[in-house]
Amino acid sequence: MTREELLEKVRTSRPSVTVVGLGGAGCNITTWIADKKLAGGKIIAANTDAAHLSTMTRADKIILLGEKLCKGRGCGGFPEKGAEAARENLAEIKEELKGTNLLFLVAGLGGGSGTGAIPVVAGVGREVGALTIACVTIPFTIEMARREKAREAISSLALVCDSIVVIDNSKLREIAGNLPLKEALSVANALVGSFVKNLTDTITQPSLINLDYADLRAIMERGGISSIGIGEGDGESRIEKSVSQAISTPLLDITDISNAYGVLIHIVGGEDMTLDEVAVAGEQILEKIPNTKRIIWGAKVDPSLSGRVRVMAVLTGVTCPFLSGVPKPQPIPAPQLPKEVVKPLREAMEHMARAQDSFPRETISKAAVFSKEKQDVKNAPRTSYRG
Ligand SMILES: Nc1nc2c(ncn2[C@@H]2O[C@H](COP(=O)(O)OP(=O)(O)OP(=O)(O)O)[C@@H](O)[C@H]2O)c(=O)[nH]1
Ligand SMILES: [Mg+2]
Repeated sequence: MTREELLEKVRTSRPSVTVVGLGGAGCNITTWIADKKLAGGKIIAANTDAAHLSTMTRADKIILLGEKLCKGRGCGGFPEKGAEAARENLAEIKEELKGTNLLFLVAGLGGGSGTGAIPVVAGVGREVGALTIACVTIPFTIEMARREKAREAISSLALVCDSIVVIDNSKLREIAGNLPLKEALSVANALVGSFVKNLTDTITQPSLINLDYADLRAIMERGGISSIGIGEGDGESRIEKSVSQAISTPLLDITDISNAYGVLIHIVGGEDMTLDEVAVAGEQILEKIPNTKRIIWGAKVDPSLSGRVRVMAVLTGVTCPFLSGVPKPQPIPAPQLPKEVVKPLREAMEHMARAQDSFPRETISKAAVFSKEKQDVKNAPRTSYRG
């Protein structure tokens, strides 16, 4: 294959990413993402409120939802109306999402437009075969009625999304300090926005450690409720400190961190960040979340971050007291490996199993265990998992 052919292959094999912001908060988050320049993804802002939508000058496409039903005036906090409005634009939404491999849906739950529309658009994502990830915030504890609406929306989302990344605004306030409301909402915009941007960048751009679409699919597909934590640090053991902070301060109250189904770690550091430092972070996660089935990580250099590192940890398949009634996605069947790799891999696994029997667990290279898992996941056929 010539270099030109290879470059063409890279270009055409790149996954197609679409980010859809729904309702006021969702659209504001897409503006944050567009300001930071999303590499290789399309941004759509959709709302029932024409005045708010007219300020979305950075989106690639705007969709006024439910023009007949809402007449461009919003839906006054009624999610049923938001859902009906989205159904009015179903054909247009389907057309826009055609060919999308990775779909991020962002919304602040608790109002009418975003809360009602997000499960409808997620259903379209599933229909077109995209890995569908919802990233939502739930309202502050004082907004009791709004929180209840958010819980119902998450229950509906669980039936049609692969993963639902949930940020609890109340938890955010606890961690970020008692910020004035407007600032707290900006922090939430930045958090959801950087989650979407970091993941999109690592799979569409060359990074220090690349995450590819198959990696992401392996961890987020049927991942269920997921939480995010962030950490930042400098000086000695900066990655260890930041990973520890990111894992121990999730932005959603979760029951038992050690039982998370999967973990995705994304690290951004200055040009002085080394691969060794990143590898240590992997070992540390295995210690903290011993029951996890899948761990993946990506790392990117950002020259403006000299001396510092920023870590984002996404824990998938977590349980959360507030969302206890939300249905779980179906478990993923064990990966089937292609015939040609089955034998050598099975031998390696048997060898590892023997080693585990005869040595204390601590002496086994954790990196080896991790690579095996990652290999299993990477080789698994993906299409059969979708329902
Ligand atoms: N992150 C973030 N959250 C917001 C913002 N504005 C509001 N919220 C939160 O999101 C929830 C829903 O608000 P909106 O997005 O304005 O509601 P909507 O979806 O437009 O619904 P309607 O206006 O009722 O049609 C609120 O209860 C707040 O908790 C914002 O700019 N950023
Ligand atoms: Mg609104």
